[in-house]
Amino acid sequence: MIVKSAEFICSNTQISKLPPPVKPEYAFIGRSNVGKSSLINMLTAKKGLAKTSQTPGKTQLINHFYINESWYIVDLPGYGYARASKTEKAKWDKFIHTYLDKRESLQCVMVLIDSRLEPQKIDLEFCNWLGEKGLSFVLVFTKADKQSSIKTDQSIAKFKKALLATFEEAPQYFVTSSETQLGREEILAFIDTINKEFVIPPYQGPGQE
Ligand SMILES: Nc1nc2c(ncn2[C@@H]2O[C@H](COP(=O)(O)OP(=O)(O)O)[C@@H](O)[C@H]2O)c(=O)[nH]1
Ligand SMILES: [Mg+2]
Repeated sequence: MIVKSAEFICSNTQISKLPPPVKPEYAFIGRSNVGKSSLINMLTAKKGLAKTSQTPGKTQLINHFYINESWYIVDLPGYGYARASKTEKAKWDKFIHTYLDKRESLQCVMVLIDSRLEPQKIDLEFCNWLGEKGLSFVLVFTKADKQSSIKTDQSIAKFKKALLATFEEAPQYFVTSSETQLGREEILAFIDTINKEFVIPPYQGPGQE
């Protein structure tokens, strides 16, 4: 897929104010600092589209970016920010879980994992939650340029193994680098395939939350 246009549409703190669910949508999520904003900029080839390295854990915003006037990238607030209070964490959980669980046009959750780290409990828990809810997701290993491909492969194997404690099958995954554009074509092709199958979800009507 060639990205011809990518524009910022809106930032939301309220689920009720999201754009109508009539276009296929892909949510990008991961721990703070995992490289989510950089990846979105890399995929869209627009440097300043998603803001990189902001102070994490502050505002809980759902950002919609409209690509090729036909599908959305959704930038979700990062999780696992060490300095967030319990109340903030609980608020994050509720907000994000409501969005993920209720968004009719959501096609796939892109779960970003730092390829340099041992499997993190919070990432595994999040994947398990997605699995319990029956939501489609793929793993996107980030920052692969920062180490040898052998190390990256080892991280992936460990993560898969950890997931197989609860999943029958390991999910599909991508290896990426925002520096070298590794994985860009693969992710865009994956999205393109799903977009082609998209049908507008039936109207739920107001008040059906
Ligand atoms: N070398 C390298 N650095 C990266 C990559 N992706 C992100 N970073 C760096 O990691 C830091 C966090 O990235 P950012 O995109 O802001 O993460 P976010 O908090 O998940 O949105 C920044 O300093 C980025 O420059 C990558 O693929 N390779
Ligand atoms: Mg960011």
